[in-house]
Amino acid sequence: MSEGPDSRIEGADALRVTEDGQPEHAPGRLEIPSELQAFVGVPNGVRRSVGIVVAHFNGEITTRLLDGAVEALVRSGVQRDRIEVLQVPGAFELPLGAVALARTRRYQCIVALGCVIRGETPHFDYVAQEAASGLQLAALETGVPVSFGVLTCDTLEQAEARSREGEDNKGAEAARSALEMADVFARLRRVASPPPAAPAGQPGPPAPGQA
Ligand code: INI
Repeated sequence: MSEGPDSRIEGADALRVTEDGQPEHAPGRLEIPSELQAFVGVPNGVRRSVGIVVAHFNGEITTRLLDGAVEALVRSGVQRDRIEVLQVPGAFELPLGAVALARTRRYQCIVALGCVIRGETPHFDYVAQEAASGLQLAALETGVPVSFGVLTCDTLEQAEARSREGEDNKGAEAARSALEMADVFARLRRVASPPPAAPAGQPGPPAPGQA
């Protein structure tokens, strides 16, 4: 359910600008009419376990994405010993790695990290396309949120700009999105499967948030 100021999504709404100073995305926040029941997640990592699948192709860039993701997870409350990493060769293998992680049922969400840089052949398109649709399929088939932290760039410079330390790091962004999905699913589950009612005459279990 929406929870006032706590439902603000840090970082996700930051207005980015292109090199010539134009806004890259539409400004402003999503407004959900207050009379509607809304499920709104926040990137809260407390008591959550996260699986990361990361490609070693373009390893210097994917290392930076991994650093950004881990830092964002820890800052959001995930304990380091609840972050586990599966390395795969390239972005093409990310979907299979994500499915393998999801099927363990050890994680509330999965972050997929890779970097595809356009070359002279159509190889880029195949690898990038398969990574994107495969990761979506991994999430749809397992029900575990899988975020897309895969750079698809024309140049190495673009990849460097999107993997540098700070708010623009796409690994960090993917980590926050994965946690937000884990959180919104948890909120939905709490309403969809409330704890069983107590037998007549006995006090029920404490409501969420009560001691
Ligand atoms: N894998 C990447 O992660 N990024 C690339 O840019 C890339 N290019 O350009 O070839 C790449 N190729 C490898 C691919 O992901 C598979 O590992 C390989 O085809 C074996 O299945």
